[in-house]
Amino acid sequence: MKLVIAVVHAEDAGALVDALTDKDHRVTRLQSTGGFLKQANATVMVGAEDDQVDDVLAVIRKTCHSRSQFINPMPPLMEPGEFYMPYPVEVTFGGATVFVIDVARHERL
Ligand code: 2BA
Repeated sequence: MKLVIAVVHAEDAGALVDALTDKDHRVTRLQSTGGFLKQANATVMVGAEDDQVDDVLAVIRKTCHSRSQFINPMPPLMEPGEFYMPYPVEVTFGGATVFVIDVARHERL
């Protein structure tokens, strides 16, 4: 068995959970926050048999889309009289960041 952990854009999470449950995958959605953008995203966990992992990845690939957004970088420390003009930086998020982990043991008690 594998645990698929996918960090996805918050706007894609609902559709992803629906698409996975429609195909009888068991899913847990967690609210999470990206370390770089400091914005809400979603972490979706799917416990799946080995032969189901490719299907889970296919659903993620179909449902989660990459997005570009502009962020304003933190200004540097300034000396008095210095001037800093902030330029927005383009950052691309996802479609999804996916980890597939071996599960040593799984029980439903
Ligand atoms: P964030 O950390 O908020 O990162 C959002 C996007 O910012 C990233 O998209 C990437 O394009 C950019 N980015 C992140 N760190 C950067 C850096 N040090 N320098 C320049 N650009 C940077 P994704 O790579 O698609 O990642 C989307 C979200 O997936 C991340 O949100 C984070 O929550 C998660 N993630 C990505 N890689 C991860 C990893 N190795 N471990 C744990 N979580 C990860």
